[in-house]
Amino acid sequence: MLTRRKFLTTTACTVAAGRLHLLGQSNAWVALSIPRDATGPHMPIDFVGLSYEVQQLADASFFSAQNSGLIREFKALSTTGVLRLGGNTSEFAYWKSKPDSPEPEHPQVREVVGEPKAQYYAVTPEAVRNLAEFLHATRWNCIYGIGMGTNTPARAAEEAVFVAERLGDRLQYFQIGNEADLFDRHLRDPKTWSPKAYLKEWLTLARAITARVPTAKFGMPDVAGAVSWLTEIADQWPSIQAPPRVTTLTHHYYFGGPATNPDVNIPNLLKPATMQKVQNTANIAAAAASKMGARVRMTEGNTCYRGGKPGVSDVFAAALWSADYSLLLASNDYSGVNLHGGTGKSVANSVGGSLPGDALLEAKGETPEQIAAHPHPFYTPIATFGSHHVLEPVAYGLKFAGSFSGGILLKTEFSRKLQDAGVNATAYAAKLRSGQASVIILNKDAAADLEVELDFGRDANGVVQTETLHAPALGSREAHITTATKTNSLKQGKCSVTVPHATGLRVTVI
Ligand code: BDP
Repeated sequence: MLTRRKFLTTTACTVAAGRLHLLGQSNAWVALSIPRDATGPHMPIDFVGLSYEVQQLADASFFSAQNSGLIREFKALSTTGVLRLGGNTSEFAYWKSKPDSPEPEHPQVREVVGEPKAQYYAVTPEAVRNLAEFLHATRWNCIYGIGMGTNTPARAAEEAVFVAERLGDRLQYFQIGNEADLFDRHLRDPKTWSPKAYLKEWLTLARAITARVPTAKFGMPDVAGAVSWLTEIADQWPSIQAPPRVTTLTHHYYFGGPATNPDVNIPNLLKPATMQKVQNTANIAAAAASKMGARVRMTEGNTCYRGGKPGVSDVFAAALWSADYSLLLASNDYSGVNLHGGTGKSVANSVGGSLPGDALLEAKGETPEQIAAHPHPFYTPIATFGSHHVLEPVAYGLKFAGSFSGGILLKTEFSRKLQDAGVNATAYAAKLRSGQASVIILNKDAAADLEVELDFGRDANGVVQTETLHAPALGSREAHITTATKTNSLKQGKCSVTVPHATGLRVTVI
C-alpha cells in the first residue's frame, strides 16, 4: 500500500534524482551522466595494498622468491601494489643483525586483553633479503614497519640501514610504531601519553634513522582510530626544526569488532551510514595531510578487528564493502588502502594468542574440520591453507576497485543519486590511464535491482566492456569477477545496464 508518507518520499526522490522512476517494489531506474573533465584525485598505480604483521617475517621463507603460490596471488590481486608490514606484533620484534647477536633487554610491558603477550622474536637479515626478492618477483612496493613500543633509536637505525639497502626502490617509506594512540593500554604510562609525547619519541627515532639513511621517507602516525592525532601533528609540524621527510599521513580502520559483537553483521557493514562515517574520517585526515603537503593512506584495516568474523569477513558482502570502501577513499585523495591479513598464527599472536571468531564457531558446534575450512584470520585477503594460498572475497572487492588505479577519479554525485532512488548502491567514475572512461556501480542492496542509463556524452563512441563482481549471495564464501567484452555499443553516447542486487558492475568504453 502506498501510504501518504511513502508517496511524499517517492515524489521528493524523483525530483532530487532528476530522471528517476521507481520500477516497482524492488527495482529502481537511475540516469547517470559521466562528467567529461577529469578534475578529481589521481589514484596511484599502487593504490591496492595488503598489510601483514611484522611477525610474519619470523618465518623467513614466507615472503621469499620460493613462495610461488603467494607471489601468484599477490600478482593476481594487483600488478603493482604495496605490502605494508606492521601490526601489533611490530612492537615485539627486535633486529638481530648477526646469528650470534644477543637478544636485547626488553622494557616491562603490561599484558592486556587484545594486545600481544610480551613474547619477542627476531627479524633477521635473511628475512629482509628474502623480502627484497619477494618484492622483486611480485613488483610490489613496501612500507616497512620498525617497532617503537620496545625499540631503541640505535637498533631502529641499524635495521633501517639494512632494509633501505636491500629493498632499494621497492621501499616506499618507513613506518615507526603501530597504533601509538593505543600505547596507553600496555606500552606507555596512560597519565603522560599523548600525541605530543608520541611526536617527541617519534622524532628521536626518525632522526636516528635519517642520520644513517639520509634519503629515508616516513609515513605516520598509523593511529588505530584517533584521526585527531593527524590534525594535532599537522598543526605542530611547522614548529619542528629540520623535520624528517614525511610523505604520508596514515591511520587504520576496522568497521567494528570483535567477532562476538552482534552489531558486526552484513546489513550494518553495507548500510550507507557506515560509509558516511568513513567519509567523516576522510575529511579530517585529508585536511591534515594537505596542511603538511602529504597524502593519506589507510595502512591497516578490514571488516572486523581481532581477526575478523566468520560469516561477515570471509563472505561476498566483504567484497562489496572493500570495493566501496577503497573507492570512497580514492575519491578523497587517499594514496592507497592496505587490507590486513596474513597467517592465522601471526594475527592471533597480534591480538593476544587466539581469534575470537574461532570461539564463536566452536560455540556454534562446528567441528575442527569445519573451522579449518574458514580462512584464518577470517578477514585475510589471501588465505593460507597448508601450502596453498587463495584470494578471498574481500580481496576481489579490492581488486575490482583497483581497476581504476593509475586513473583520475571523476567528481560525481552518483552515490547520492542512487541512494535518493531508494537503493543501497554507490557509484564511481574514472578516466583510466588509457584515456577510457569507466564507471563502477556497487549495488549493495540485498533485494533491489538497479537499471542504470549511463551517458558518456554525445560524441562518445566505442564498444562497452563490462566486468561483474558477483557471487550467489551476500553470505557466500566466494566471489568472482566476470568480464564480457563488446557486449553492446553506445547509442548517442548512452547505454543501459542492469546491476542486480548484491552485485558490482564496471562499465568501460573501449
Ligand atoms: C589492529 C592491530 C593488528 C591486529 C588487528 C586486529 O594493529 O595487529 O591484527 O588490529 O585486531 O589493531 O585484527
